[in-house]
Amino acid sequence: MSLIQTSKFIALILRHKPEAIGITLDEHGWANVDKLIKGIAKRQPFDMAMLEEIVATDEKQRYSFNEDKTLIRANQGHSIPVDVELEEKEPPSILYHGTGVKYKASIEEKGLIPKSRLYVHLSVDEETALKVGKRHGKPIIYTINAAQMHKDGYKFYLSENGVWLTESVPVKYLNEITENEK
Ligand code: HQG
Repeated sequence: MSLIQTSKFIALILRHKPEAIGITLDEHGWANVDKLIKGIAKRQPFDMAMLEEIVATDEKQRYSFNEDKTLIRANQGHSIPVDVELEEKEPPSILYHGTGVKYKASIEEKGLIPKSRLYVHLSVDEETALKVGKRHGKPIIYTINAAQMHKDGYKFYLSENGVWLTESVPVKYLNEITENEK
């Protein structure tokens, strides 16, 4: 397995399925580094140097160690209900969400919901939203009137790796970016 494939496997373990290698996360999403390494090493060659390289080079900075590197967690993206001590913050006035055209009707009826994750994930720029949207087939991008949402009392959080999170986005704060604006 390449480091990127291993990184994806670590994302699965630390966000969704620690039981895949027989480990658990604590209430703040931390896994024991020794146990994580041993669990992965049962399937493929794996050691601390490789883990440190993955954490340091991950393109989205998905993971953090604690100070003495005995614990590791994912910064966002969980489906398991853990509290990663997210920072509540005033959002930029506009945020973006990229998704698949196939979800359009449902989103325009129910707004954005977190589905299997704990939060709806929002981007600061259109380019990132487009990349996320493409993971779901033909993409569409919405702008979110985050300034108004925040004024109306909705909470926003900024993860350690710069992803904006909120619990849901009602339809009235959403605008599809039309082809002309792209
Ligand atoms: C959609 C990646 C129907 C939502 C990315 C999304 C991101 C609805 C999908 C992070 C809906 C859930 C998260 C509704 C929302 N009806 N569909 N009412 N409301 N949806 O994967 O945002 O590479 O859970 O639009 O970069 O695509 O994994 O969320 O399309 O930051 O680190 O339901 O994952 O990061 O899909 O991606 P996901 P996402 P990583």
